[in-house]
Amino acid sequence: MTVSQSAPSLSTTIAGISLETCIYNASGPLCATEEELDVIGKSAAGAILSKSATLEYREGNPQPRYYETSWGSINSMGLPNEGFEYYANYAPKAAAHGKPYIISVSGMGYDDNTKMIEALADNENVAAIELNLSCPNIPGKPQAGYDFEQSRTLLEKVFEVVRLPLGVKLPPYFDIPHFEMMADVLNSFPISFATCINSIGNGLVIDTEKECVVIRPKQGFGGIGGDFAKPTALANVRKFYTLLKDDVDIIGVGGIKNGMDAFEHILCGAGALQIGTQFMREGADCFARIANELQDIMRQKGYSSIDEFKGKLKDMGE
Ligand code: OXC
Repeated sequence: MTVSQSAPSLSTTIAGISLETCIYNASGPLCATEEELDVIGKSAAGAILSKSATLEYREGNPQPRYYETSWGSINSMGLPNEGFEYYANYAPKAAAHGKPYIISVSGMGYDDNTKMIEALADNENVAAIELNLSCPNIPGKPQAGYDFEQSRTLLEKVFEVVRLPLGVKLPPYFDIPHFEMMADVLNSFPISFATCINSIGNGLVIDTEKECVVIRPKQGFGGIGGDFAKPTALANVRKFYTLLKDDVDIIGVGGIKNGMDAFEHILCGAGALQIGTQFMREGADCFARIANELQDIMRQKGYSSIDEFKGKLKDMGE
């Protein structure tokens, strides 16, 4: 095995945008306020991604709504956010950090989504839009990504108004025909990227001493992230990498807490990586640490860029 001497490059291109490093935050924890976004901006993250914006400010679900376990997290935040304009107005400040700024959008209906996406059309400080089809935590509102026809209709409307590169944040899928049905929808549109996966919706964590659920909303039901999400995330990254058109980038998220997790996601086909639960746990230092660990692994394996192993997962043959 050859061992390369110079630092392996973690640079990548997503939606035609260059990122100095392929690791950044997931839309979710610690990205809802200017202060939080500035912390990401000053860190080693390769991009700044906002909390999913709704048209208006949202308080979110009642507290407590986030809980950490040894293996990950459960949350039912309910999209607390400052409202779309706040994140659009932050764009020049994001640009000052010298890294791409991506706005996540999660409207409560078709019109909310198209209004927000249309309003971003000429915002030169926004690099791309991540359309969230998969928040599992809004009482009474099903995840759009599990309704293939609704997803198609939404994308038809969105692509009438969008001018920036646009990707989708998908829920986890568990059945092969469902992967294929969603891929068929996505392949009908010029999407730039697919982010796999959102939290695994509606899990339940129990405090056995109190014989009680650990978060208040929805009788304790919430999205599962962290270690337990990784095998499902890897499967979704892999499937969509093989099913989506070649020019669609896959962004891996789910259970990445160290360099080896990052390596596995890239092997499955991820061209960039987002950190959720681990960012919440460790803060913004996680971006540099995971990047260094990934570079160590690449050095040991003789890789000088992520493209050398991206998507190259082998199967075992017949
Ligand atoms: N996924 C989301 O898309 N949003 C948040 N949680 C989650 O797991 C939220 O705000 O509830």
